[in-house]
Amino acid sequence: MIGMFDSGLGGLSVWRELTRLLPQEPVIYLADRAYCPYGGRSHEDILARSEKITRYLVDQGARLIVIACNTATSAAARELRRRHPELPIVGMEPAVKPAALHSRSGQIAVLATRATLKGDKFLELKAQYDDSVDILPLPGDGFVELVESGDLASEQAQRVVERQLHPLRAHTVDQVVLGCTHYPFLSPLIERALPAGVKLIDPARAVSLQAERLLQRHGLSSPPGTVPDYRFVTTGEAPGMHHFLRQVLGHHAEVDTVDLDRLT
Ligand code: DGN
Repeated sequence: MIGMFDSGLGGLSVWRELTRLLPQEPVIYLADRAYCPYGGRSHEDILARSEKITRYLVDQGARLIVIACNTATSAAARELRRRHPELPIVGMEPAVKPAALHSRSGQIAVLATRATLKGDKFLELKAQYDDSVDILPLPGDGFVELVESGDLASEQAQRVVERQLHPLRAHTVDQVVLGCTHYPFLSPLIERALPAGVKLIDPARAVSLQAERLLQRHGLSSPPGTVPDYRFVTTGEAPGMHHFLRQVLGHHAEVDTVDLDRLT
C-alpha cells in the first residue's frame, strides 16, 4: 500500500495522477488539516508532523510514502529518509528542469508557498539553474486557504490569484511551475490571470512515475487487476474533505478522522 500525505487537500492533485497511473495500487491518503497550512510553520514543526504521519501511515500498512506536499518535502524529506532508511520515500520536486528546457524567453517562475521558496531545496535548485535561466520566485499567498475552503471558482478567488500573479507583468516569464500541490486545483483561475502563451507545469505525473519506479525496484508493486482500495484520513475537519472528493474528484468515499497527538 502507498501512504500519501499533505497539510490538507492539495496532495489530492497528486493522488489523482498517481491513481490514474497505478490504478491497481491501494492508497491511504492523510490530510493534516488540523495543522494546515504548513506554509507559516517552522521546519522543526513540519518535520515533527511529517515524522508522526509517516509512522501512522506505516502502522496502517503503507510500504512506500509519497510526501504530496512541497513544503513538507522541503522541510522533512532528507531527515525522514535518514531516519527510515528501509522505507522508500518520494518527495515533490518543483519542475524547474522541464520549465528551463522549454523556456524560450529564458525566464520562468516558481509559484509556491513562502516556506518552500525560502527552503534550501528551492535555493539549491535555483543556484543550479542560475546560469541557464532566470527563476522568479512567486508566493501564492492565500491559495492554500482557497482550496481548503473549496473555493475554486469565485470572483473573490480570481482576484486573489490575479493579485499574486501581478508581478509577472514586469517580466517575460513563459513557464510557470506549480510548486505547491494545492495549486493545480486553481489552474483554471491561474491560466485566466496569465498572459497568453504562458505554460503551467504540474510535477504530479513525474512524481507518480518516480513512485512507480520505486515500487518496482523494491518489489512492492501490486499485481495487475488488483481491485483498487482507497482510504482517506484527516486530522481535522472531515465533511469538507468528503465534499471536496465528491465535487472536485468525482470520488465517493468515507473520510475518517484521526488524532495523531493521542498516538504514542
Ligand atoms: N500542498 C502544500 C505544498 O505543496 O506546499 C501546501 C503547504 C501548506 O500547507 N501551506
